[in-house]
Amino acid sequence: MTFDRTMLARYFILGTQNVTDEQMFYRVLEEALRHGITLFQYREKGLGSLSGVDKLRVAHRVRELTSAYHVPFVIDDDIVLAHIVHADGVHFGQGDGDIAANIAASQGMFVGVSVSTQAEYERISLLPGIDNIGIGPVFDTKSKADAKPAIGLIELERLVEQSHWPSVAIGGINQDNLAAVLATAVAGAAVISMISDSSQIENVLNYWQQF
Ligand code: 3NM
Repeated sequence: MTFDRTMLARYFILGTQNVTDEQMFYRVLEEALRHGITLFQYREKGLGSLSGVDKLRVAHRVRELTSAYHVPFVIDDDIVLAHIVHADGVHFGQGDGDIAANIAASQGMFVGVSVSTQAEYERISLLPGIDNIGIGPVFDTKSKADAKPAIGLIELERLVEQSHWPSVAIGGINQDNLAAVLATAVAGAAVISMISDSSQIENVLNYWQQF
């Protein structure tokens, strides 16, 4: 699958650690797929996350579900798993090892990289093989224990305008600040809790689709 910036519009991230159990993970994912997310990132990381055969089982099921809904499937920080389950893309944080080596090992998949500061942007700005960047956290987030300090909307705007890649905003995005985030030049927003914590996923996505 070739990367297109429109895939970043409604970018949903989830791991089993973000919900009560594996069945809930599939329910939330399928509801989000049914109601219009444009990309799904499987991010199994942090306290309570799965590994080994359990993570492999979930990734296989995610591949089936995302394929059924024709939604691109990205895996966070696990190139081997991404190749095994034929994911469409991979995503790396700045702490996920040697970025250039990771990109080289991601042949055939599209690549996203997280950026939080000017220095981090400059560190990757000349690397070939990147398709998009995630910029954040824009606001405080409850979903990532080791998140960097929130950068705010002004710094988001500045980094987006400088970026020569399509950029997606991430971190603490909710229905109250979504309009302001999407008023910048971002290609979209990436969220966990705005969807995973909602009892009204259909309503959230209907609102999001108005932008
Ligand atoms: N990465 P929520 S913030 C996975 O800043 C992730 O790179 C971030 O979750 C970064 O939408 C974050 O619930 C968590 O705030 C996003």
